[in-house]
Amino acid sequence: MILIKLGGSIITNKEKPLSARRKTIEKLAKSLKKIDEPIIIVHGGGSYGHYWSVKYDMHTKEKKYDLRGIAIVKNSMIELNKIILDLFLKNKLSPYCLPPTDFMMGNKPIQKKIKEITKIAKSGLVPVTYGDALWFGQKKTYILSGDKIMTHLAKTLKPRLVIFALNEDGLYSDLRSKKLIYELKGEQPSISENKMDVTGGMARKVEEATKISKMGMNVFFVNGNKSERIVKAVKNRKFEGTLFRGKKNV
Ligand code: IP8
Repeated sequence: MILIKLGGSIITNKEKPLSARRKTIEKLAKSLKKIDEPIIIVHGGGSYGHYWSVKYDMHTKEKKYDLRGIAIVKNSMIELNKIILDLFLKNKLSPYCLPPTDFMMGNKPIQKKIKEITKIAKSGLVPVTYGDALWFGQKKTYILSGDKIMTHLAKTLKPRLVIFALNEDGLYSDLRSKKLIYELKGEQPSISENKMDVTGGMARKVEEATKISKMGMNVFFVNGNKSERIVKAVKNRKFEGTLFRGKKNV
């Protein structure tokens, strides 16, 4: 089984509020169709969820946020999710919509529900979930990042491979020259923060990828604009991107 995160900056135009990159999503769908293993998809919020979370000052910390904000963030994520589901369907994938409320209770994953996701994926359906605004309890809510969902799913489902599709070639050791880091073996590189991203952008991805690789799984960062690279990574062909090598393989 392969666990794949489609980052918000690849599926939406982050410069323009509420704009999905439909052509890119279609190309991604066509590539995903070529994978002949069960897959699970998680997607980010991009210029949908993050746009509204910033406007309503909502973050990953559990707090009593504005009720309108919660409703609007959730609604925008449904809208983006629907675009992805429609384009997956159009490209012959059979997505199975799985809002995170389906397998989260407060900030804890419901293990029984998570385990069931494997069975759904093995049936040939493609479970699709996403980062969202979630109820925590006692009138508090929080933003659950899709990156965090990746760690929850990886921990229980132990996929063969974990992939983060980004709007970059991978992780750079130097931002100016865009010198790519090919492989990391357990060490966590430091990344500067992105203020436009309430869940922490690249820094969060690196943190979760490092955690997952320490659980023993290989994690790849690949450029989602070149979606054939996802297929190559899965089929063990020449890989282009950054590999966080699973601890057990080091
Ligand atoms: O883009 C957060 O998901 P992410 C989604 O994976 C929202 O961090 C609602 C901002």
